[in-house]
Amino acid sequence: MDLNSKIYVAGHRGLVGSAIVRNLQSKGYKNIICKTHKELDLTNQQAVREFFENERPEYVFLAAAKVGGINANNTYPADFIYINLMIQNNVIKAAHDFNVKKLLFLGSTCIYPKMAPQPIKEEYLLTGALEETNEAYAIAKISGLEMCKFFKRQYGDNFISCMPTNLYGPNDNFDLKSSHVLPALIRKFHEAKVNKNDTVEVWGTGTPLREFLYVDDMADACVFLMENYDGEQHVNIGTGEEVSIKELAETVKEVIGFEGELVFNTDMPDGTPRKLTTVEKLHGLGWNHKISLREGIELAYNWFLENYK
Ligand code: GFB
Repeated sequence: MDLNSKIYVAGHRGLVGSAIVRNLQSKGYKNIICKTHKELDLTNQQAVREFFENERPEYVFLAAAKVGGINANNTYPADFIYINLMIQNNVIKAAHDFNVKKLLFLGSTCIYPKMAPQPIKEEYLLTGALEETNEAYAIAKISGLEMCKFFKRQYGDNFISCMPTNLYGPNDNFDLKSSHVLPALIRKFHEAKVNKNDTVEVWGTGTPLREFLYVDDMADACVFLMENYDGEQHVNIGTGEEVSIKELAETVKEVIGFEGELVFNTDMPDGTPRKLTTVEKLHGLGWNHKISLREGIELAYNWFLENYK
């Protein structure tokens, strides 16, 4: 990519898409195209083809997706598989038909088998059964990753994929039913503190282990891969460090200054017990994350205080 390359960021208002736009702008890229969901419905093949035909983007970050936490995935599997397959198929095929120079597809580390050996290497993909709570989303994301691989293999398209771990930061979803754990805990602890409640409810047993990457680090890794990686295999993006949900909740509690107790609601699912990724491949390419979990939670809470209505 050069600074005047025409770059399309699909999903520019979301957690990852907005961070990618910030990162590109900070690096001096000037020609970034974005379309809101209302301006361009990515599940509509004809609309996507017309957009690519008219705009002719040279580089595409495919960060648009239907995403959500464990409860959303568990409740709406048909929506997660249908909408994500439609978005991916339309954008990847149009990128091929209209000669996009390079496309980066964003997946998630939930694509790996529930009981994959930890930490999870890229080659463990499709070696075992998936986690039930997010199987629909995982199958959609695996399909997108494989489609990029096969378009590269059959047509020589430079379509690459990355599999990020759990992400958080500015423009996150703070809705308590559909969000991921970290934004949910930030909102729960904040509201409990303001309302002087005695307890905060944490879903599950608190024992699952998760890895968290601040979204501005994620965006930097995406731009790094677009600039430096052309391989067929997908690349894990993470920190290589994990915490238990209980430890995470205690850290958020401390950052926000809530004085009450945690209550664990075991009627809610734990999901996969662990999904720690190896990031050796990414480190080997020359990229490392910068923002620690504690610092990231402080940054995310500050954003929440300034922006969440
Ligand atoms: O972040 P989360 O919703 O998704 O849940 P996953 C992580 C863990 O946090 C689970 C627990 O064990 C939850 O039970 N948890 C505790 C909570 N309190 C809460 C809460 O208030 N809200 C939420 N949401 N969780 C997702 C996949 O799995 O990871 C997606 O479903 C995607 O497809 C995403 O891959 C990155 O980490 O379990």
